[in-house]
Amino acid sequence: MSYTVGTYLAERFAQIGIKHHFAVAGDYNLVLLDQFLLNKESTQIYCSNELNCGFAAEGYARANGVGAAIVTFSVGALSALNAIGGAYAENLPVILVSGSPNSNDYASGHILHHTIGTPDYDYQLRIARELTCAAVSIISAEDAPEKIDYAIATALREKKPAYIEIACNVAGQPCRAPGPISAVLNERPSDAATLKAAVAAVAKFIESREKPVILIGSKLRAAGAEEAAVRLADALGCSVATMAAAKSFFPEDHPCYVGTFWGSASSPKVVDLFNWADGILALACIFNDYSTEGWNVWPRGETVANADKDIITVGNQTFNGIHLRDLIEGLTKHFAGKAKKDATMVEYKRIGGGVAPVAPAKADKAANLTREHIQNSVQSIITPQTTIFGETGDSWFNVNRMKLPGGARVEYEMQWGHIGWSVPSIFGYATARPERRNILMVGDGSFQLTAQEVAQMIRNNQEVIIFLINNDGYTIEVQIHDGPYNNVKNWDYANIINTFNATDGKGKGLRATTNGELDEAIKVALSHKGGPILIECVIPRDDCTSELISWGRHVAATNSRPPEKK
Ligand code: TPU
Ligand code: MG
Repeated sequence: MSYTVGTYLAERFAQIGIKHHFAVAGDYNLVLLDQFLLNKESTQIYCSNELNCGFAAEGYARANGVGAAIVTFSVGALSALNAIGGAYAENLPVILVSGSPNSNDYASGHILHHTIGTPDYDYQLRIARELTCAAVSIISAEDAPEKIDYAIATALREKKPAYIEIACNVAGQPCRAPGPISAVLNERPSDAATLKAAVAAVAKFIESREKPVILIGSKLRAAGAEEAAVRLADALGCSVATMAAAKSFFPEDHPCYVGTFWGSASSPKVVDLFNWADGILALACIFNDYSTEGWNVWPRGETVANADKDIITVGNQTFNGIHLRDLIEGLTKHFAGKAKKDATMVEYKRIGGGVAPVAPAKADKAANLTREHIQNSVQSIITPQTTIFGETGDSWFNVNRMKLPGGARVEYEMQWGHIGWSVPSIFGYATARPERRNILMVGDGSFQLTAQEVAQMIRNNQEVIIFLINNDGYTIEVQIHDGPYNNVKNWDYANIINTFNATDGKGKGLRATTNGELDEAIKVALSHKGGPILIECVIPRDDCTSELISWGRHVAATNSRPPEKK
């Protein structure tokens, strides 16, 4: 079989499990898109703009392990690069492919359209280098295979985005055939001596504590260590909490699970338990200003063994060059069959943790809709096959309160925190996993950034259920720092779906202003077929979670620290 640069790349994508790629057309990538259409294992999915295209690929990577977006030069790619920064922050291998100028124009002094109007076409590559783990420019078919394989292999290994630009006249050029994909997928094994030493050091840390707990962080999925962490919890029997961004990365129906650890936004009893504990094994955690509630609740120092994805620090020792998964498995072997380290579980039960919540009071159907009723209603439709996306805003805190059955998943973008991320990201996720019950909770302010992608859900007959919380503004920002800039122009959100449907769409939009209307809308949502449903939930601006208020107060205080006198 003969290959071109484009079909080579398409074949590599198919081999690593990218069955769908997201695209926006432009004259620099048209030949490349044609080459991709030749690959029958790969489906082209179109987006409304390149920011959304990047986020769709990011959401696809959440579901599938890796995703790809194909865009045009500069006007397209520079928008997509925002989402690529997000993929870097969120540890997701997303491959951004950009068409680029004709190879004959490089070094010609020519000024080209879609550029900044100088003969320098390298600026995009330079920017991409800052936001990816590998960035290559292909202006000749000769070295295309090695550059493509290098970019893909690095992204998969590091769980970070990569960037490939291909000159528009090179995409269709003949190219050598790909070798076995195992060369690209091959992972370097953990260094045996370091692994042994790290397991011994962390085991000693745990053994020296009477009351250890495990804290799960959001890099655990990227580390491929979710199942390993469950086995370690089984062996130790100690309490396990998740950081907010890692919700669902440890099964909530596991007997050792105690809830979210997030300062004043923690689940009941979790902060008390962590204060009582004498050692924290932190697995793949990200401690930033938001997750530490403004540096106020930040596990560190002597009582913490920090087993991150790529580096383990315990006491005055540090280890790298090993996989976190191998460390966790080594620890599990070490503790298997030994007496359980379950003091924190005993204490958790003693202080009243894990008590089944009282069933919510029946809401008055005629009364105005409340945040609490939305919360309880969404909770009632979560199944083991559900994935909930929680957008930045009070949706973070609403989703954080959900009790998840085994198998249910939550997706957040807490490190990058780009409002509007969730709409295209769940579109990408549902492209990979249409069989799941995909639910989105998104605020009015966030929705306005990327609303167009609901039209692509309609185009692809995705049955996503969208709860759009119309609280008349940027409530999270109101809690951090209020002003007129937190007001949002209201939209007729429920009706916007009709616009997106045009003559052929099967989307549905409903508005709920009372508790009863929400109940009815949810019934419709559960039986709706062939397209997404958006339920506009109208609540007052100040009807938010208590966690948002307390967390917002701490973050605001941290943001407003005056410059220190040097
Ligand atoms: O529930 P609620 O009202 O807090 O959510 P909503 O309505 O979606 O408002 C979100 C408000 C918000 C802003 C404006 N949260 N963070 N920001 C700052 C921000 C601005 N631009 C981007 C791309 N991302 C951001 N996080
Ligand atoms: Mg809002």
